[in-house]
Amino acid sequence: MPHLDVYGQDHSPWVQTVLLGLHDKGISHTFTTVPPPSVFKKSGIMMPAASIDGGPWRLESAEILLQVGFDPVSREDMRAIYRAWNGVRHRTDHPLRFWHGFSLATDPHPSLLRRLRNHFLRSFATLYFYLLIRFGVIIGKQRDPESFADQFLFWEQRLTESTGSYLGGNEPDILDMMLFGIIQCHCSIPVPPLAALQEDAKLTRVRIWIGTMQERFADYGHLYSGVYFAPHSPPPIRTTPLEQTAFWFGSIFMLAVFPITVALIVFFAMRVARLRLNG
Ligand SMILES: N[C@@H](CCC(=O)N[C@@H](CS)C(=O)NCC(=O)O)C(=O)O
Repeated sequence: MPHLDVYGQDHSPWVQTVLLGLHDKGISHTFTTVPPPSVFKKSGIMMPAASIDGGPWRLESAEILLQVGFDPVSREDMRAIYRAWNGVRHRTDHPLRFWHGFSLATDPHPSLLRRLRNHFLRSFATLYFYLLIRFGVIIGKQRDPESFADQFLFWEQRLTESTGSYLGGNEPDILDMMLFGIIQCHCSIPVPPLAALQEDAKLTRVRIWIGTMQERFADYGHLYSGVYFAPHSPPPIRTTPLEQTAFWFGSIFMLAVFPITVALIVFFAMRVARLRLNG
């Protein structure tokens, strides 16, 4: 069995995809919320990134899971996964709620000093994502649909046609990980698609599937949806007040040196855009 080092933050659906896949297959991994210097230099705070058995760091959740035995995803399915992410721009509707949500996300480093350093530094990513979402860089200038339920109908249909409880049949596959990752993102800072998922009469099968996934991932440390869907479970463990203080100090620092942080953000956002263009 391989061992993976994973970098990311668990509000990201793509980081969730990787963590869910590794958890489900019982693959040993470490997790850090701050990119190693070589990753930062190459792709800024783009997440997830993973190194398998100490090898080169790779981007792309589907690519990472492919390396540990998951099947590839078709273009059509990938497009439907991205459609399900619509509404994510509402994460930044309330800036304080956005920062607060990020302040609660833990970093598992065993050393307290390293954790405090990581919380201080990862506040850079919070500002980065806030600005990129706010200005439509990451997800484009999405318009709200008439009903957020519509973006899940493709998956409702696929679940109805499935021969088992999962999109993958009797066992979950990469699509289960990706769609569940999107749902964890929608729940990590609640956005309007969440209400559609909870209430819309057209999404019965999706809700049953969320419950099934939650049962399967009951001991997974990044489960945000349990607060909103049955069977209910508490939110993931939160940062301690000391860790939150380190994060808020970091946030104030990043704002205090705004011209520098913005220059860095623009630099790395352009670098990531180029990486995306070059495939
Ligand atoms: N297709 C990529 C998407 C990764 C992605 O978009 N990650 C976001 C966080 S949710 C990111 O780091 N974006 C940085 C940027 O666009 O500059 C994957 O599946 O890994």
